[in-house]
Amino acid sequence: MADTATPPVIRRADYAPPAFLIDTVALEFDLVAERTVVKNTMRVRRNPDATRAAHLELLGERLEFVSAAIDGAPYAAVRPNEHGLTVENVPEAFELTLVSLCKPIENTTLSGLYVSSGNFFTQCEAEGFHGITYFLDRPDVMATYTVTLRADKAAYPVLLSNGNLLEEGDLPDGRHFARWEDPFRKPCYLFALVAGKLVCVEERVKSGSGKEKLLQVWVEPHDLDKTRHAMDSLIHSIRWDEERFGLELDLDRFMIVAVSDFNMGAMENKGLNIFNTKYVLANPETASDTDFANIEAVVGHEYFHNWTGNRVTCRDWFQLSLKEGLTVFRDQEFSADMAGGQSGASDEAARATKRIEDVRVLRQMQFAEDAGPMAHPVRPESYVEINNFYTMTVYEKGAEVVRMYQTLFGRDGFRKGMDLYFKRHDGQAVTCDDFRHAMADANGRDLTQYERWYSQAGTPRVAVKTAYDAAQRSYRVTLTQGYGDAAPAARETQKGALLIPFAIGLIGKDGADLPLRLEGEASATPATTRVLELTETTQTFTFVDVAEKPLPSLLRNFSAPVIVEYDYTAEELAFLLAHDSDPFNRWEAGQRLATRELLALTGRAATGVPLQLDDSVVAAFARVLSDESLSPAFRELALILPSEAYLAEQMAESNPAAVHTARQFVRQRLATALRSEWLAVYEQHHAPGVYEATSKASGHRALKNLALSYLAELDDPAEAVRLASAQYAAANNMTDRSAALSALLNAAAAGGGTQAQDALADFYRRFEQEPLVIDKWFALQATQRGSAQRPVIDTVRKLMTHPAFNLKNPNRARSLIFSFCIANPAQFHAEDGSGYAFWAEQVIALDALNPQVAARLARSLELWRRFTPRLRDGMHAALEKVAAQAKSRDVREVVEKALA
Ligand code: B3K
Ligand code: ZN
Repeated sequence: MADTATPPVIRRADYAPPAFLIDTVALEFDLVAERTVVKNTMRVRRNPDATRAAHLELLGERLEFVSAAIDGAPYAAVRPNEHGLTVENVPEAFELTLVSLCKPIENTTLSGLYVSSGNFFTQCEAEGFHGITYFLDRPDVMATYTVTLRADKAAYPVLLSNGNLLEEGDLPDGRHFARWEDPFRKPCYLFALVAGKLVCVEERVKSGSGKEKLLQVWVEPHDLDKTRHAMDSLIHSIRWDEERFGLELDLDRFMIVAVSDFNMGAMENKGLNIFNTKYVLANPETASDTDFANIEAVVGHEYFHNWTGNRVTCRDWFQLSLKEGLTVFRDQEFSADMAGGQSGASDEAARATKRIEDVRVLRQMQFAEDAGPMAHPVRPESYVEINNFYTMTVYEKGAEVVRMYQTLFGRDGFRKGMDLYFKRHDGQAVTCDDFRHAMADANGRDLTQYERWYSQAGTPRVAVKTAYDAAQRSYRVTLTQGYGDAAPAARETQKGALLIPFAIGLIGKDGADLPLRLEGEASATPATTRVLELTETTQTFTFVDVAEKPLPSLLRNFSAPVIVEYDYTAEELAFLLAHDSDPFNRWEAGQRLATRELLALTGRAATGVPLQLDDSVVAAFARVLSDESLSPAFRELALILPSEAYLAEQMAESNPAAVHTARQFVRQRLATALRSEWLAVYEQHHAPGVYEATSKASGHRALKNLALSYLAELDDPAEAVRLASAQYAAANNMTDRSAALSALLNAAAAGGGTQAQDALADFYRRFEQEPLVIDKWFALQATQRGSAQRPVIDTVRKLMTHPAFNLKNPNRARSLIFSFCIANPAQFHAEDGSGYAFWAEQVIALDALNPQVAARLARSLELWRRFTPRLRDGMHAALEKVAAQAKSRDVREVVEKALA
């Protein structure tokens, strides 16, 4: 394809079964970084369910063809072409042997076979396998694999692949080999190999049915002291999947390998998960509480894929959410159960904090995606580059779509649906419809309408109207659904009303839940939350026997991924924040209150009007801060203001500078008005001494560090600087150390002081040998607050020349470039366009090295049309520049859709 040609669009409607099937694959690798030889012997046959084709068309990329043989005899009718290889006039069934070469050391895309820190790794999802050998690189072609690895023994003492180790031994010339066999049929995207100087921790555990399993976590030798948490997380995941879903580990051996150069979080290759080091390595000195929680979640996620993704996989990549939405839902439930189990707090409160965190991510990022040019349904209709569709919509909205089955049918009903899904489809490559049908059939429900959750893009809105009739003692709730003013990309997919499970409670004057009885029911149910099923555009639900005018608690626990439109007064929100029995909605009330106030202030800031904060808002927050009946983790979440990105997104015209001014103003007001409360909370929750990694202890740290960050906002931050310096010096864990450093940086932005610079220098020296911590060092500086005199772009540009910066390492690129462009909106969107110029340079530079990472960065300007005119022009120019120079399909798709 010519560099500037518009790449072809792949459409779901064009799906056709493969003309050939591959039943077995035997791979032999002679691993040499500069030139790896791959011999691939496949049993191929015609697919009886497909249209007949004379030739076998295999995909291949960056490969050098060496030779071909059919049934052992050299075969000459083979033509390499721009997509791969055509094997002409093949028989009905045959053994095809292909030999080819690839160059792992030159592969900077981190897809296919590549080298990182001198070791070999692979990444095949979605379509990286055909960078390793010629193949039918599509998930509905499933085969069993045997893999033989040969390499220099001194340079690559460890040789790993999927499944079970059959044999290993020495070869002449200092080389050795290992042979692996994966007994389960799998699509090629789940293939993996690892070779290099690695060490492991291992444990043997017994699975539910009593079989012994070998678990290993492989890392570079200096990281062995950071593997305990990943191993524990793996053991917990195995137990949890047995208990909750009756799903057992099916292999004798399960391995996790950490690699520092990796495009995403981790990869669920069968029996050989490959992880970004960020989601494996942790000890209290180097990893924050958030890191610990993320590791548990990602280890769980990849492990859970063993059933939801590997045993039952996707028929085609449009079905990606079949495995990703479901597996995200499973990892969310796992983390919620784990937090509930160990915190000592009530299960429900601990589960709610996890739910709040998940919903915050969804609303901040998926809702934004839905509002832009990349908006797509959970099951997309088309794509140019599939790697661009590992999105918030497929993952996070997809998880909500799965969660709603559980909301509708309960845990037991959901479990029945899962059981039926595995009974019907184990070993198959299937579709989102197959999953929906299993849920429907197991629960005796018609879920035809539910299909729209998979095919309609955009964020649904539910407008709520209520009416209390005192004489009749009835309360009417009218729900109306629609999509509002949706983005064009979303609008074209919207066909009709959704089935929306809408959980509701009614609250009385004393703050307690009222009994619920719907018209036509004989009596009230014991449960004080009811899931209404909204299936029409407009529907009225009438509650009877309602003794007083209630306050509605709407969409409890965020029972559907929608926006609720209801005009609460500020007093009502403060009341819900103080009383709602649904912890999610308590948090939600505070967020609504803050959002409303912040948006009003943003409007004033944009026009230069002086700012004022209503005392009732301060009072509502003060009550949360001092409410000892709430867990510290919950209080921390409730006291964090909505993010700048989320607020900007709520505006008719996003104005990041005004949002920043308004949000900072509110933070300063809350800091000043509640100074003594923050100080008291700081002292009370500061627990020097032995570090505990429990979710309870992390809640205390989170609340304390939030208090510190508010104290750093005071006009006179001397007290905060003193506390932060002391905390920095005494810290025995990364959560406290990085929070202290961040407070020092923010205090310095306001008033100077050398403590921040000293601490930064100390932090670097202390952790010079820990790349993941140095990533934090870059990120803290990229996201720091700036000023007119000291814009952060200057710091970022200077850091780009730091010896520790390396554009080829995705974690490092993300820590500096992405942090600045995505997580520091007020500085990135500088009026002079300096941020956009930087963005364009970096997208173009990354495009030449690693298109997947470049495309992620490219997406950060996709909402450009929604900004103020001056910023819009600046972003448009930067997008045009990238569109003129970018070469990869990945980046081209993103910028062309943004500009369309
Ligand atoms: N399935 C992988 C993601 C692969 C991304 C390819 N660009 C990780 C996961 O979701 O578990
Ligand atoms: Zn996944």
